[in-house]
Amino acid sequence: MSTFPKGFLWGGAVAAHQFEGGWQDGGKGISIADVMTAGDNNKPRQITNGIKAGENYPNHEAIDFYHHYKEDVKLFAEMGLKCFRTSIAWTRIFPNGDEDQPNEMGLQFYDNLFDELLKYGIEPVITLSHFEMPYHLVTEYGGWRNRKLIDFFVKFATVVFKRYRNKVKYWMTFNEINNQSGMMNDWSLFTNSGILKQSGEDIRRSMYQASHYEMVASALVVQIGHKINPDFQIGAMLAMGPAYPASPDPHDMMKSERAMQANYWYADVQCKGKYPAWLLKYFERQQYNLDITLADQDILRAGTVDYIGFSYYASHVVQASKNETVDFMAQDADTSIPNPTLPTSDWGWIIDPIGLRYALNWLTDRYDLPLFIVENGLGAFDTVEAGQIHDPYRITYLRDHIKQMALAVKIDGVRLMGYTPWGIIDLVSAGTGQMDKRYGLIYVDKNDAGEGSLHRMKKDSFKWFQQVIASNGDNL
Ligand code: BGP
Repeated sequence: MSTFPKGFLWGGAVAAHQFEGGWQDGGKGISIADVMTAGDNNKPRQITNGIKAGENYPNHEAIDFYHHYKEDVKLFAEMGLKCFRTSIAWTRIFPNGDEDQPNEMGLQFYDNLFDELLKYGIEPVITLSHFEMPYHLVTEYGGWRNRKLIDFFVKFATVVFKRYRNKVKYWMTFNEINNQSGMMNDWSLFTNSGILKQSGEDIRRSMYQASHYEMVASALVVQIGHKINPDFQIGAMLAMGPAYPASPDPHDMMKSERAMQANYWYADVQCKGKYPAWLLKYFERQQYNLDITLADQDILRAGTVDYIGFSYYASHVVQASKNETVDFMAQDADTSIPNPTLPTSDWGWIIDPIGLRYALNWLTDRYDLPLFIVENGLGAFDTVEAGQIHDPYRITYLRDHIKQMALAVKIDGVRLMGYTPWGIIDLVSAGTGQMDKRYGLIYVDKNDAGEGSLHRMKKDSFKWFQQVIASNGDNL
């Protein structure tokens, strides 16, 4: 008998802005992803103030799924996918974010896509917000700093819930909502880029305020979604990267505990409906006086999620700095150190399959909810040789992670809903904007310079995953 339950959701994951292209088609507005240039390993992506002539914006065309969706969905069906995780580009539905009426052409695009998936028996799994709010909401309202964003988001979610109530059952609210806690990117506050530079702003405070508004919005749409269709399964979506202590020194142990708390308090709020005590104390010590009302707290309590979706790529090792003895809140980025016991990817990400089993156990112990691995995979350079792409490294990575998943289900009793490897088809990297950081099991002929025919080709990993799915995970 197979380890994985019948109906296990084997699939693939992508995000609208990283693969759709068609950035101005069908009445779409400009999203924050559309103003981000390409970077590389050494140079972070730049966020420009509006669209600047002469800049390279890799998300504008991406892999042009917008015009290739039938061909691509056919390939997904051939691979045997049971589900397909993507996001709805907010700017296709509300181009500026604050209109009264939605854009019918945008709604129609997702109708067509979901119909195409359902035709092959592929279940859509939909993220409402995957790193791409309308740019207008940033320039006009300051992005998620502003409580008004809750209303705009709720409106967007309500429109798509109603429209797709009979086509989509699995939803997630905000992709990797906890990603902002490390203050590593500028995608929700737009401060480092200078676009929203406000003198004297405490960015960390703003991050907590923005996070709070997002969680209120998330809890509201969970409640609204369940009213629209009681069968909806609406999940949180976390970036899961366990923090290991650098040594048995209790300082390091406390540091890793706090790093976990600091990254996963979002799940406390979304799964348990309330803020953890340590964080409320921290807000008090910092004298943040955040706008968290009693009504908000009721909303959070009433809008807990049905399951936890999460991405897993790597674990991290953290070390307490010498004098750190009180709150252990110094930023992770300052304290993450290499793990000499494990290999890394070409982009320096630690490869740790057992960390996935650890994550599954940790989340189960803490939240006791069904789990869904909605991203996992290896970003690597691929080469095309005589029309073939041999990617044994990717197969090894995925196989090793699936083995740990199987142990978590079989030995540890974790309730696992499904597994959707990231970038099932090559797409634009979120972090670097590169095309050549490839995750796909389907190759797309396009390089970092934006050149290529966009022709799709099956990699060796395509055939391998096909038989994994056909055997419900027995044949690895
Ligand atoms: C996650 C994001 C994805 C994705 C992935 C890989 O953080 O949810 O959007 O891109 O990471 O990261 P990258 O593209 O930077 O390699």
